[in-house]
Order: sequence, then structure tokens, then C-alpha cells
Amino acid sequence: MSKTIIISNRLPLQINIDGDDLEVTPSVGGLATGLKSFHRDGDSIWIGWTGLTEEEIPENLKNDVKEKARTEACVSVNLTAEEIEGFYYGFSNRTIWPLFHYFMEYTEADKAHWETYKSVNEKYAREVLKHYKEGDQIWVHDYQLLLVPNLIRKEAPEAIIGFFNHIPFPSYEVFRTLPWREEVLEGVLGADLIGFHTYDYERHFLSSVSRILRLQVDFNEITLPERIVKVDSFPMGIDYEKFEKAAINHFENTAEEQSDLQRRLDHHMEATPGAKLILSIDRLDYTKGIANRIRAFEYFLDNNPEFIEKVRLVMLAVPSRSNVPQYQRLKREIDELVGRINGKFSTVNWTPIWYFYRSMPFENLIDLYTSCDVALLTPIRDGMNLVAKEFIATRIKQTGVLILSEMAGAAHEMNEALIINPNNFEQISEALQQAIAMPEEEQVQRNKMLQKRLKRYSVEKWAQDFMSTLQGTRDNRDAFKSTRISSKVSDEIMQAFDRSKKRILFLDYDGTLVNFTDKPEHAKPDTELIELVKKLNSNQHTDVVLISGRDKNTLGTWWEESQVELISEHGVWMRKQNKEWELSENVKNDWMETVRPVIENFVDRTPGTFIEEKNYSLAWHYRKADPELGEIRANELSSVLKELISNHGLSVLEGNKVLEIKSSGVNKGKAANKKLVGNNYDFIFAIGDDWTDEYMFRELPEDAFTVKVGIKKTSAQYYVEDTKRVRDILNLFAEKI
Ligand code: GDG
Repeated sequence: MSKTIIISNRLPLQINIDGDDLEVTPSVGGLATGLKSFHRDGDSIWIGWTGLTEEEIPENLKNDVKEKARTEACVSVNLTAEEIEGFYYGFSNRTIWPLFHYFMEYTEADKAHWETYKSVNEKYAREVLKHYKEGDQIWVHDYQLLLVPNLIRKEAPEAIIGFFNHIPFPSYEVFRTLPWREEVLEGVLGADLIGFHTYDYERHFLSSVSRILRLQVDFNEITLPERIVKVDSFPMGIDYEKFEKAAINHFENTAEEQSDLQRRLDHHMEATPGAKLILSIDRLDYTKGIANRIRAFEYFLDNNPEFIEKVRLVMLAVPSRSNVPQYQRLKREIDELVGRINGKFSTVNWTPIWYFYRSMPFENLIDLYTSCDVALLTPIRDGMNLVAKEFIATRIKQTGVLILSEMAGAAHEMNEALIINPNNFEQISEALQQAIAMPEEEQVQRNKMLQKRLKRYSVEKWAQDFMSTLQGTRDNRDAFKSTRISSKVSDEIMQAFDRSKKRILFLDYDGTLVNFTDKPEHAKPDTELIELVKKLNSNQHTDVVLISGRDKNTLGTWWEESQVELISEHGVWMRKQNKEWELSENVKNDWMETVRPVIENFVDRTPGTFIEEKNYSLAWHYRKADPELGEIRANELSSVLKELISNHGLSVLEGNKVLEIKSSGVNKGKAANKKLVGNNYDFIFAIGDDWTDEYMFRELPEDAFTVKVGIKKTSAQYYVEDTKRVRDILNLFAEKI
């Protein structure tokens, strides 16, 4: 039976050594908390690190650690202290984490860290491959494992792989500063489905893929030579029921069952009736805006002294990544700030900030969520922020106010919260006043809406959605209309070639026989190609026709000595073997004077684009333009032109990063069919990569072998991945001659 393999840096459990005993505790953090229920309820295994380095586990306990993990359907990846230093504290947390959260001044580019990151990613991928069986679904998580999807793909090309990024994906302008940006993108693109929390992160990722790797991006799909990768947003939810139930239980506790923390909180509430508790919970991380939050609280008290003794900030900061210098500095900064502000405002009965620097058991977390009146969450950047969602889920009386930073992914779905800019102290201070004064009725109204949404889009729903979309990519793959030319299919084509008496091969040029280049004039045929075409053409039973959109002069010069038959400009001109060019249709070019200035205007406004002038057509190339701007301008130009040329017997062809205006009576299908008239070909083969080749694929007889280059929607019967495969096939033909 197939299973799901979850891979994340850390396992959802932490193993500690106590003498000769092992103690297992759940790990803290958004990913572990969120996915635990999906893992528990489904048929899955989870691969990750236990939190103990190789050196920390005594020899006699090594097996026990593995066993402990196995009882929880987990598989441990063994990492040494050196690997953790370079991979986790190093590249993950000193390069990717700050960069992806826009903290460029904290971002390091250490080659040694990068090397360790690569080798540890390989380690994870190897562990996955040990457990992988065909039919399993693989789900890789987060920024520590960006290279894993492609590492798995290389060994298991048929695998169904999903990747989810739990942190923001930065804008292209920021991402491009990473020295290893290509490798990172290629690593992630090993997946079939790439998920982000918000559409903004998705958009940033797609933009980087199209600008840096120059791959074709259509809406949310990326076309690779051999696959299509889908990118989508899935805002992660929480295990709503778990938090709701815990809150219900909390209120049912008898006095004896209450925790010490709860007793202290109750004591405070009794001593100062009417006073408000403001809650803040985060890992101690510079992205969470904790220091700014404390300063904003100071600003609030400075400007609203009437709240002295009336509000208290309850702050839980969970220790995190304390090996990284910025985190150590931040810890000192927060200690100092809390000390200074408590010193400044405290009275005999009251301290403004209660500060806890530790991890608390789940029950205490619930004590805090349920006892506080306001949650103040002000991250500078945050992929999602589950604390905001958990706070709302525990408000079973539907009272309480959430103040949330607009920089958290969660802000996109939590409009009913008071949304603030974390850098604007005035706004935070006003939001605090509004929250404290908010009538209960309004609180209930807002929370009702929030709860309804969170209940519906829970973490289970999130995981199901991701998994069914991932499954969809598999169906998509299966339903791909054309058939890949495998060695078996290739044998069948070769047999048909062998059996036939009179053959014709229609070969498109750019993107088929040669790769695209920045400038069309650079795509000259190489000697090997010329020799190959000559060889095919030398056989008296085989006619070779190069059928291209190129102008006749270029094509004619490049193929001068080979004497192969040429069709240029999509069929406007034909040059038979050893003959002169003939105009194949009654086409005109007097329209050019009107159309050229319109295109020139687009060239002026769109850097990197240019006009190619052919005898009977004009082409606007935008391959070198900024990809997004290029697409926008291509749409614009296409509609302007369509309006301009209507009723003139002209058409606009949308090719691969090119728009071409030409007479509508001409296309490759018509030109190819004309060649067939009066000839008894019993083997017809046509190959091309472009939209304009589709005319051939559609209009040639049914028994023709039609082949698309690249994975795109097509009317061709077969496809091959790239130009290299095209040459392989032509070489096989040549061997038969
Ligand atoms: C990353 C992204 C994204 C916190 N303190 C304690 C404790 N927690 C639990 C909370 C919550 C989780 O940890 C924190 O999740 P967040 O989402 O707020 O933040 P990150 O850890 O930074 O998570 C984030 C997330 O991944 C998911 O994709 O939302 O943007 O940065 O569940 O309850 N749990 C316990 N004791 C604590 O002291 N037991």
C-alpha cells in the first residue's frame, strides 16, 4: 500500500537522554505542531532529526533512539555536531532565514556552510530513498531542505514530490542577492507541487524562477523540459479542535487541577479587577518584532499614563537558535528593555511586563491564551503565525481581541483582527486603546467570523488540500495527451521508417534542431547538424524539408551548401532542392508601413525587445526582455495589432517569446500539405516546438508521426524533452540510411 513520506529538518518529537533512559517530548514550533495531527491520523512516516547530535548519543543508546523514533512512525536522520553547525545554524539560519525574512544585513554567504547544507540535504534525500516505494507520495518541508526535492527526483524520476515553504519567499530583488540562487531554485523545482502560505510568496517565487532561470511560467505553472511544476498557495491552519477542547477543559478544571501559572494569573486578576492582560508569544527571533513590541508598549504607557496599573504585558519568548550571534544579541536587548521599562513604570503593586524566557508545557500555553484579554503579535515578517490562530481558537466565549501585524501571512485571512504595521508605534498604541475599549459585542462579532474560518480551514483541511492537489499533478501527468518517445516508441518509429519506401521529414529549426539564443542570428547550424541533415537528405527515398518561421535569406545562406528543401516564413517561400526561391502564396507586404511604427513604439518602451523584418512578415521578439514585462507588453501589442489589422487578411501568431504578423492564408500546415500533393509518401514525420508547428500537427494526415519538442499542450502524437533528444532521433534515422 502506498504511504506518505513527510520530511522536515526536525522530527515532531525531541529525544533527551536522562542517564540510561530516553525521554521523548513533543517539539515546539509551527511546523511540528501543525503537521502532527496529519501524521498521527494518516498512513505516513516522518523523516527528520531528533535534536541529538551523533556525539551526544552514547554508543549503547544509538539503537534505542532509533527504536523510540520508530514507535512514533518516525525515522531519525543522524547528524554530527559539525553538520548541525554548518547546515542548521549556518546556512539555514544565517543565510536563508534572514534573507527570506528581508533581514539582508544579517545574511551571511559562507561557502563552507553552503557545502555542508548541500551534503546534509543529500543525507536527507538518501534516507527518503531508502524508504520510498513507487506510488508513495513525498512531502518535503521548509527552508532547511530546499535541495531535497531535486535530489530525490534525480534518483526516482517518477516520484510524486510536494514541497511546502513555511517561511516567506522574498521578492526577486532580495532573492537574487543569494550567490547560490540558481541551485536553490533548481533544488525546489524537483517537486511537482510547490506550496506557500500566501499568494504574495507564490508570486515572488514565480518571478524569481522566470527571471533567474528564464523558464516559461504560465499563470502558476512552470514548464521544465520534461515536467510541469505547479505552484500554489495553501494558508496553513491549526488543529482547531485540539485548542478548542483544551480551552473547554481548562474552564472545567477544579481549583486543585489548576496550574501554578493559572493561580498566579487569577491572583493578579482578583487583585486588580478590571485590569487587562496583553499576551505575546513567540520564539525569540528577530523576525518576530519582540523588541519593537516592547518599545511600542513603552510608547503606549508614556502617552496614556491612565493605563498604568491597568494593563500588563505577559510575554513568553521561547528560546531558539541560541548558537547564532544575532539571537544572543537579541536576548540581551530584550532583557535590557524589559528591565528598563519595568524599572521606569513599576509601582509597589504592579510591574508592567511579565517576561518568561522558556518553553512552557501545552497546558500553560492554554492558561495564557484563555486568561489574557488581548493578543499583541507584531512580527516584522512572519510566514504565517500560528499563535494568532491558536489564540482565536481558544476563545470559547468569543471575547478577546487580536492585534496582528500586517507582515504576518495570517493577516491575509484574519481581517477581523486589528491589523497594524509593526513599525508604527502610534498605530500600535491606538490599536491597544481600541482593543481595551472594545465593547464585548464587537469582540464576539469579530471572533465569530474568525473562528468560523479557522474551524473550516483547519490543518487537516490544509494538508488534505495540499495532498489532493499533489495527487492532481500525478493525474495531470498521466493525462498528458502526447506520448513520450521512450526507447520502445522510438523502436516502433524506426521500424516504420525502415519499412517505408518514400519518406518525408518536416523539421522545424529554432527550438527543434538548435536551442534558442539571445539573438536569432546567433543560432547558426553547427557542422554536426549540417552533416546530419545532409546525410538524411542524401537518401533518394527520403525528402527532408526544413520548415521554419525564419526569413528566406538567413535560412537560405545557412543551408546553402546542403541543398536541403526549405520552407521559410511559415510557408511564404519555398526553395526546392537546387532551385530558386518561389513565393508560394499571393502574399503582400504593403501593410508593413502601417504596422512597423506600432511595433517600434513597443520596442522603445520595452528594453531587450527588437523587430525582425522578414520579406512578408514582421516579428517582435521579447525573449531578452524582463519576463513579466515582456508578457504584459506582448498581450498589449497583440490586442493593438489585432485591432489594427482586422479585415486585412493578416494574422498575429503568438510564438515562443515572439509575436509575428503575417498573411493569414499562410501557415506551416498548409505549406506542408502542399508538399504532399502528388507524392505517395508512406512515412511522414514532423517535429517542432512552437505554437506555429501546431498547424502541421493538426493538418498532416492522421498516420503521420507528429512530435512536439518540450512538454506543452499539443496536438502532436508524441513528444521529446529537448533538442538533444531531437538529434538522437535524427541520428537513428541516419543510421538506417
Ligand atoms: C514557522 C514560521 C509559520 C510556542 N511557544 C510554545 C509553543 N509554541 C508553539 C505555538 C505554535 C508554534 O509553537 C509557533 O508557531 P508560529 O507559526 O507562530 O511560528 P514559527 O515557529 O516561527 O513557525 C511561521 C509556521 O512555521 C508554520 O508554517 O506560521 O510563520 O516562522 O504552534 O503554539 N508550544 C508549547 N510551548 C511553548 O512554550 N508547547
